[in-house]
Amino acid sequence: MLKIARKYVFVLLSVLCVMGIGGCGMQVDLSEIEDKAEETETEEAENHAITTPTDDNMIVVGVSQVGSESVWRSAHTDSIQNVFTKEEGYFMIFQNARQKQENQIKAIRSFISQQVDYIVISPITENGWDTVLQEAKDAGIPVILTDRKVNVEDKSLYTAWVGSNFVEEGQKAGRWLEQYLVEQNKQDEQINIVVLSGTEGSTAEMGRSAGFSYISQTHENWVVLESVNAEYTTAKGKEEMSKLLKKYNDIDVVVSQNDDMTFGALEAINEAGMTTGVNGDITMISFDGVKAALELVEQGIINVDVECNPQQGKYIARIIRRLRRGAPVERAFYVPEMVFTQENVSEYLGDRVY
Ligand code: GYE
Repeated sequence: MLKIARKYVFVLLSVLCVMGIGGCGMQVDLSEIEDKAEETETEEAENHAITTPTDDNMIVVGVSQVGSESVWRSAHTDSIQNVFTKEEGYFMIFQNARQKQENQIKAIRSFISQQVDYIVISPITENGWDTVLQEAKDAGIPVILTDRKVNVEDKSLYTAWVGSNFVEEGQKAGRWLEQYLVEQNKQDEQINIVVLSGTEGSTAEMGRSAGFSYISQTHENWVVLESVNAEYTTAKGKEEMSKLLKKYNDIDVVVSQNDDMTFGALEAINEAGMTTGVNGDITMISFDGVKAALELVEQGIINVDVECNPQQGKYIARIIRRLRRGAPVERAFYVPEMVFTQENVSEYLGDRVY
């Protein structure tokens, strides 16, 4: 009975949101709720439909996504939306925070007030989550983190995390460069490096930076001229790379912490009359491994792309299934990832869907 009442309140809130009365629809993507509302309207049985056993059994998941800053991000969103479908018994409320933590906090509060069953969040940066996650815990709603992590004192504020080993990704980039310089017989030359880093304070940025530094520090001849924040976007990647090219005329290596920034950096480098890649002036190291970038690896324009696997939806759904039957879940689950160069990329390119 309580469960039915709970769902009733939830759907009522959703309808209010759609009508713009609930005060919860300002910055958010409520398309799922709109679909739901349209369906019930056509059936002309709005409130009856919500209390049928089928609807009552639906698992309600509130998802707060960082934004849509990159191709990787869109693939991550698709992967989540593909698993939380009505056919699979889910009712998903998806909110795009458009790169603002305050929007994510608002989203979590709206999920709590709608009494969702689970909250899934990819937190933009690591700090500042203690209060709102405590509110979710007090409401008895398990929180599953995906992609990036949170830095909270009380680790019980979230149930599980699914994502990439970002430190390992940074180290993979460093180890690839080590080996490449030996192959080029440049291991004793001074190597000037610039880093285009992603959103400051995000797990991906911190991990990749730390992992790469871990290797670069062991080579006295590697000189990191500068590391600049280009926010994971193509536009910023281009802008920051242009500035770096004006400032330094001897850049040997660009470490770009995602493919979108790489696309922008490549434009800037080409406009400055230089070439990149296997036979080029500048060695390009990228992260993510989206299809458009892997094509450039195949063409020898990007030297190496360290994969970051966005297909995390199925692992999140697995956690929810286990929680529902009371089975233990792993606190941290690392998704499988690899490294692409011109030697191996063609083999994988055909299967790339994003
Ligand atoms: O590399 C970038 C995205 O957190 C792993 O965020 C993610 C990063 C990814 O915008 O493209």
